[in-house]
Amino acid sequence: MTTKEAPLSELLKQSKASFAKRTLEVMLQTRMMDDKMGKLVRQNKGGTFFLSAAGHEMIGAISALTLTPEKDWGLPYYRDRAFAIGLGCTPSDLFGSFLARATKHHSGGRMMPEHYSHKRLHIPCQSSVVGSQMLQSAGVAKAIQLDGRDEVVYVSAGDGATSQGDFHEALNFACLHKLPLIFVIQDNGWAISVPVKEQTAGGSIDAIVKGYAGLSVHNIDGTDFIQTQEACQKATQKARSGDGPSLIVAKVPRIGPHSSSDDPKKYKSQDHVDEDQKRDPIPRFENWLIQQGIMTKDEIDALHEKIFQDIEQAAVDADQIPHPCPKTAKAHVFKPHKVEETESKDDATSVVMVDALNHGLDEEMKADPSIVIFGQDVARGKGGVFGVTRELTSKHGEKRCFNSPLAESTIIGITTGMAMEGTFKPVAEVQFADYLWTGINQLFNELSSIYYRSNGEWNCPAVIRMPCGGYIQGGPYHSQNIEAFLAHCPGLKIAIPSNASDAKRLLKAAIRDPNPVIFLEHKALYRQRVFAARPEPAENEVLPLGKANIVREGDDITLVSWGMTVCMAHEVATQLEKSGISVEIIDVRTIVPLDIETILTSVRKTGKVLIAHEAALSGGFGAEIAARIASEAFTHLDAPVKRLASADCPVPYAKGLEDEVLLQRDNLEQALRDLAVF
Ligand SMILES: Cc1ncc(C[n+]2csc(CCOP(=O)(O)OP(=O)(O)O)c2C)c(N)n1
Repeated sequence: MTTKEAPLSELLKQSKASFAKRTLEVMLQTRMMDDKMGKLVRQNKGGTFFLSAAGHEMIGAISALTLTPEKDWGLPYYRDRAFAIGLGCTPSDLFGSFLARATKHHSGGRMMPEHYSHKRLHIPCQSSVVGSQMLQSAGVAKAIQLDGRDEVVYVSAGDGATSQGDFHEALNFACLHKLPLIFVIQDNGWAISVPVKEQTAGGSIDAIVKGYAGLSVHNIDGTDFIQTQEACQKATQKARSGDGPSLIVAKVPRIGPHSSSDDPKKYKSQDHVDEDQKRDPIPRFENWLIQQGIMTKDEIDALHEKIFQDIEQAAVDADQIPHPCPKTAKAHVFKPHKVEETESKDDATSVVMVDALNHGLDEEMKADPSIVIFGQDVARGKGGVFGVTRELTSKHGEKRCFNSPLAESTIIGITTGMAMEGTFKPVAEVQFADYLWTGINQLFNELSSIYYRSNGEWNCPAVIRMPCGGYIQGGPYHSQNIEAFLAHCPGLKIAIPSNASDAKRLLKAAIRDPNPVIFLEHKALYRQRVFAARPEPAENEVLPLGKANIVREGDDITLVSWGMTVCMAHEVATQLEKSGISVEIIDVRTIVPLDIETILTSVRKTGKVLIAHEAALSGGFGAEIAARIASEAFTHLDAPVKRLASADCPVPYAKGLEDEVLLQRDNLEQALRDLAVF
C-alpha cells in the first residue's frame, strides 16, 4: 500500500511516528552539542563559556516542532537550545556563537552564547536578564493580534525567572488582552544553587499563577513525550484560534551544571545529582520509541552516529567563521536615519505645548496607520493625566489608543516587543518621568541595545513620552529631571523641547525615527503661554533630532540650556540686556544626539559660558557639556566654564522648600552678572 492509499488512522500513526523521530533528532543534536562544547572548553580549544541544555531537550524540541517555522514566533531562554534548533537555527551558527565568531544570526560576537536571535525564524534578539523576554513576547503577540494574523508566540524561561515581576506582569497583560501566547517554564527545580523551596511560595509555580483569568495551565513531566506533546498541541491550538494564553510548567532535570563555570557539587547532594541523571529524557524516550515500534535499536544507534558526525562537522564549519572585525565593535548603536528640516511659518495661530503635542500625535496617526498609543490613563476623554492624548481613542479607535495596566515595565516591555515585531510603531506614555524607574530594566537593558546586540538584525522604532520636571509643587515623585541618567545609556535618543513649535516638530521626527526615542515634556511648559506657546507648525513640518536652537543671539556670554530653564533664561537675558550684558541662549533641544558644534561655535564667539539646568548639579548633563567645551574650545575661553543647576537634593513639596532647591531666575541672573565681570 502506498502512503496515499493508507487509511486515516495509518496516516496519523505515520505522522505521529515521524514527529517522534524528528523530536529525537533535535534532542540528540542539542545533547551532542552540549557534549562537544564541554569537550572544547575542557581542552581549551576555543569557547570559554556555555550553558548546558541537558535534561531540557524534550520540552524545547516539541514546543518548536509544534509551531510553524517562519510564521510563528519564539523567544527562547538560554537553556532552550532544543527550541532554537527545532525551529531551524543551525548547529554551526550556534557553535559560531559559542566561539564568539561573526555569526550571521545570533549577534555577530556581541552576546554570550545561547542568546538566540534570528530574523527569518522570528526569534527576536534575546538578553541575559532572566524573565524580561516575557513582556516582550506579549508585545510581539499584541502586534500579531492587532494585525489580525493567526500566528502564535512562544516564550520560555526557567523556574527562577517566575520570581521576577515581569513574569507576572506578562501573564496579566496576556490574559487581559487574550493574547496568542504560550508561556513555557522549564522547571528544573534550581536557579543556579537556589532550590525551588527557597524560591517560590508553596514550592509550586502552577499554584502561584492561579487566578489569572483565561490562562490554561498545564503541569507536565517535560521528559514524557505524550504529556509534552499534548500540552504543546493544546496550547498552540488555543493560541492559534484566538482563545488566549497558556502556561506549560514542564518538570525537567538539570543534568549538568548551571553553566560551564559552575560546580554543582557545592550545593547539590550526590543523591540529587543521581536523581537528575535518572530522569534524563533521552534514554527514556528512546526506550519508548522502541517499545512503540516507532524505531529499532539499530535505527537509533545509526541516528546517534549520523548526528555525532553532523555535530563534529558543524563545529569544524563554525571554526571557519571569521572572528568579528574589531573595527565594527561600535557599529549599530543607532540605525542611520536622516530627516530634512522643513520651513516654518510664523503666521499660524498660537498653540500651547500640550495642544501642539496632541495635534502632532493626531496628525501622525492619520498619516501612518501603524502608530499605536498606550500607557496609563491615555485612552478616551482622559487622554493622560495632562491630556496630551485626549480624544485620540475616539478619533482612531480603541485598538490604536488604549490604556495599559499600571505597570511601567509592562509599558516598556510591550513597546519593545511590538517595535521588534515591526508591524506597528508604539508611541507609549509613562505617566511621570519619576515612575520610569519601575520599568527601567526594559529600557536600559533591553529596548536601548537590541539593535546593537543583534548586530543590526532587529531594531526598535519606538517613542516613549513622559512628563518631567518641577516648579509645580509635585514633590519628590512628580518633579524629577532624568535626562542625565538616560544620556548615560547608549542607544537612546532623548528630546526635551522648550516650546510648542519644537515639541510638535520634534515629536514627528521622533515618531519617524527607526530608533527608540525618549521624549521628555516639561509639565510647567504644557500650558505656559508667554514663552512656550508658539504659532502652530503645519502638518508637514518636522524638526530633525540633534539640531540646537539659538534662542537669542548675544555677544558676551553663551548660556546653554534645555527644557524649562530655557524659558527662565530667556526672561533673565532680556532683563540683562538693559544692563548692557548680551547673552546668547542655546537651547540644545535634544540631549542625544547633542549638537555640540552649535554650542562650540557660540562659545568661541563669546568666550564665556554658563550651562544651566533644572536637574541636580552633580553628575548632571551640564557636566558633560562643560567637559566637551573645556577640551574643544579651551583656548577661546575668557572665564572658567560655569555650571548652574538645582541642589543635590530631592525636590520637596512645600513651595518655600521647592523654591530653595530648584534653580531660580535670581540664581541665573546672579551667575550671568558674575560671569560678565569676570
Ligand atoms: C535579572 C537577573 N538576575 C540574575 C541573573 C543571573 N542568573 C543567570 S541565570 C540565573 C538562574 C536562573 O534560574 P532559572 O530561571 O531557574 O533557569 P535555569 O538556569 O535553572 O534554567 C541567574 C540568577 C540574571 N541573568 N538575570
